[in-house]
Amino acid sequence: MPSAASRHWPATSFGATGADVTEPRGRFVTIEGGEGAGKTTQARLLVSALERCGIPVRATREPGGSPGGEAIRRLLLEGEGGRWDAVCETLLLLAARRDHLTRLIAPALAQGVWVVSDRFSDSTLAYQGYGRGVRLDRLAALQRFVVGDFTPDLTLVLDLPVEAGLARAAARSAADRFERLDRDFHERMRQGFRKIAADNAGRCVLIDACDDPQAVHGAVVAAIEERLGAKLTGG
Ligand code: T5A
Repeated sequence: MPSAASRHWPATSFGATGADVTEPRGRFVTIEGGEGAGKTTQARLLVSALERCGIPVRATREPGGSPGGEAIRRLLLEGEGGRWDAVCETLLLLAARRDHLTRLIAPALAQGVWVVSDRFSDSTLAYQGYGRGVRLDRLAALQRFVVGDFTPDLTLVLDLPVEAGLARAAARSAADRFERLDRDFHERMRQGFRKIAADNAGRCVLIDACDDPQAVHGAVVAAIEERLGAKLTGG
């Protein structure tokens, strides 16, 4: 029976990169949710809180994170909504994830560094699966090929109504290729995230993201303390 810490790690997946890890000491936290849910804002607040407590931490994002991942990110986010079909999009995302995982996430965790990622695998399930209709069993098989049984230690799913999220995103910058997809897509995707959180209750915490940023941060801190045993409040 593998220990709680090692059960997320496939035995062989990362050997070729020199990043093979059997006893991870860092923790991998992912922040998920729809457009404008406040993931970037919450990732920043969480990283600051961890740093204040002396916990070594690396902030990252998907698609992106590593140089190769960032190059693929540009292919994904720029251009017309129909530039890629759903399968091409999925394969690009998974190539970016593999690069991100082997070159940045796994080495950092192996050195005892926490990693906080703005999006990870659940975004593929929600956007390409529930949103764009790629079959969930095929997505699961592809994800397994790319990341083995590696999963985050904790996933914070930020939830708010589609209109509110798109309004926040629009107020911040011009719409990217995903934000231009229709409202029904965003609603399917939101319901997908809610189902992922319910189906993976041991790993995920669903957080109401409608409140102001500090209130949402309070819920994030509570989840980190309760699920990962880190003490971020109370001196
Ligand atoms: N994608 C990604 C897939 O389709 N499949 C995948 O597998 C992966 C990994 C990434 C795109 O790629 C897609 C999903 C995305 O469409 P991105 O630029 O990283 O693109 O976009 P998002 O991840 O959606 O990030 P956004 O920047 O749009 O939204 P965030 O990060 O959720 O929100 P944030 O923090 O930037 O906040 C947005 C605005 O709202 C304000 C902020 O100040 C900011 O102006 N805000 C709040 N306002 C009020 N109350 C709060 N609580 C607020 N929190 C933030």
